[in-house]
Amino acid sequence: MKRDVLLLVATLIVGALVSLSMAQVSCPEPYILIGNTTCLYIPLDQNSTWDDARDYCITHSPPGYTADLAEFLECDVMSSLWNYIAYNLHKRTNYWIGGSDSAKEGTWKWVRSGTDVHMGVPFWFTGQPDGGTLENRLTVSENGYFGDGLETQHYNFICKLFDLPEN
Ligand SMILES: [Ca+2]
Repeated sequence: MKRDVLLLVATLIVGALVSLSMAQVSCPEPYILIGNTTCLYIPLDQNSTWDDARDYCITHSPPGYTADLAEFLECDVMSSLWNYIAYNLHKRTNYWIGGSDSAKEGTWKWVRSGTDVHMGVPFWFTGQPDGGTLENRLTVSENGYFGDGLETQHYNFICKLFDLPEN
């Protein structure tokens, strides 16, 4: 019996340690945790060109953090984001994020990290990008998928924290 109790205690301790090591990232205000790993902020009172949106994210970085327009490398984070937009914000519209093909038409890069934007399904909506040299900035569009946009359009936008250990 005593051995069983010890075993139970040991199991509980291991379980507690495992859940500690899997503790979720915590995001500073006004950022919220999306997809367990990513801190995002969608200032719905702001409606900007792509450049102004980027400036806003950077200049409004919480103290001690680095923010910029959001980048998405994982489709599960994208789907968590879209659930949040559709069911919490109730605002299905176009949101600027931090991708561009302005340096070379058709070659989409994340502007902060310089890495490639994943192309095709499941990130992009069918037929996107379709704006050629006119549309060189990336959106999460009103259907929840990537689309290219005209940078002078005024859209809402999504900021992300870039200096979390998981990013
Ligand atoms: Ca383009």
